[in-house]
Amino acid sequence: MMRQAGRFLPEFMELRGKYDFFTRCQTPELASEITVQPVRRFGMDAAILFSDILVIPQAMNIEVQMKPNFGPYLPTPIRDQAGVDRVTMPDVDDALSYVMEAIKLTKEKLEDEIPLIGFAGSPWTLLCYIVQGQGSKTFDKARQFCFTQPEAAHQLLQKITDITIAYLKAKVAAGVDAVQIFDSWGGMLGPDDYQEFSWQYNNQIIEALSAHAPVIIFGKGCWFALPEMAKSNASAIGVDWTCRPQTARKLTGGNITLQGNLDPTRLYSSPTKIKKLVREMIDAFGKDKYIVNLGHGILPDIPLDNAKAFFDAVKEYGS
Ligand code: 1CP
Repeated sequence: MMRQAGRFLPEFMELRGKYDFFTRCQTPELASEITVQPVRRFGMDAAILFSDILVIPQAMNIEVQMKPNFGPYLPTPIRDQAGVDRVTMPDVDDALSYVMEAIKLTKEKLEDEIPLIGFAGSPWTLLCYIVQGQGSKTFDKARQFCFTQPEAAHQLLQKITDITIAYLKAKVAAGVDAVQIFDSWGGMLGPDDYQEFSWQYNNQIIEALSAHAPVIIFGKGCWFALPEMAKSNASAIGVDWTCRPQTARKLTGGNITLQGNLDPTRLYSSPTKIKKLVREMIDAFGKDKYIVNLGHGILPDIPLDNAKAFFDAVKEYGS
């Protein structure tokens, strides 16, 4: 169910009430427990590690806070060359050892029954937060930075890319079975700018990781990049809900695995309607080379029965 899979679960909310966000990320026992919570309840076919894309900027010496009812907040955003120069390049095994410990513990808890997915934000999506300083509907400051100081922007993107490659390789070495790259704000860029400021860096990560583990690339709002993604060494492509399954198949040549793409707010519909929509979605993608998923992250107030209808519909499909 994409990111924040556990957010709507009462057992998650209990731990959320006791420990702040980064304590949950940095304590392997808590992170692994949150990872397996939705799996225990619903029996999915894969688990995604509880963590966040913003642990990377944090490891690069950029302060990141997670404010309740607000989201990520970075009090000293980077907006010039001097800021880019101040970014440090950490040893991931050292700075992010807590993630590797959480992976090992989660693998033990999963007892090899289902695969574990590790993830990272795309360099562009991380730049969005690092420059804007918080979530945004437009990420105008991030785009302004790229378009007025392209050299500094490219240096920052390359630094994030290099760390992300080391980080994902370390995650694979620690035990994850596949990695997913979240380009959540790819759709903020037009097709040519996407190529320059996002895709070339995503592709470096895919190239570097594909020999080590299957790579899933998810871009939100950038269906125009699907043909490019299909030509890369990625093993699967995540699709958001604004693209018809048939269109996604056409743009990707029909041979690569696709993942997606129910509108997350469709889980507010009745369980009967959700089941119908899921069946239609599987019919449209075709059941081969296909991973059922939402088109973006689940919302925290989705009723449990509605989430359950989503999973049940998948398991009941064709029977
Ligand atoms: O499902 C899971 O729990 C898996 C772990 C996971 C993942 C894969 C979390 C936990 N975050 C993410 C990825 C992530 N984080 C993305 C990429 C995917 C996507 O677009 O959904 C992004 C953009 C973030 C940044 C982030 N972290 C936001 C979004 C803010 C915005 O600009 O819209 C938020 C709200 C967070 C906090 C967060 N991360 C994860 C959880 C469970 C939460 C909720 C807060 C909490 O638990 O206190």
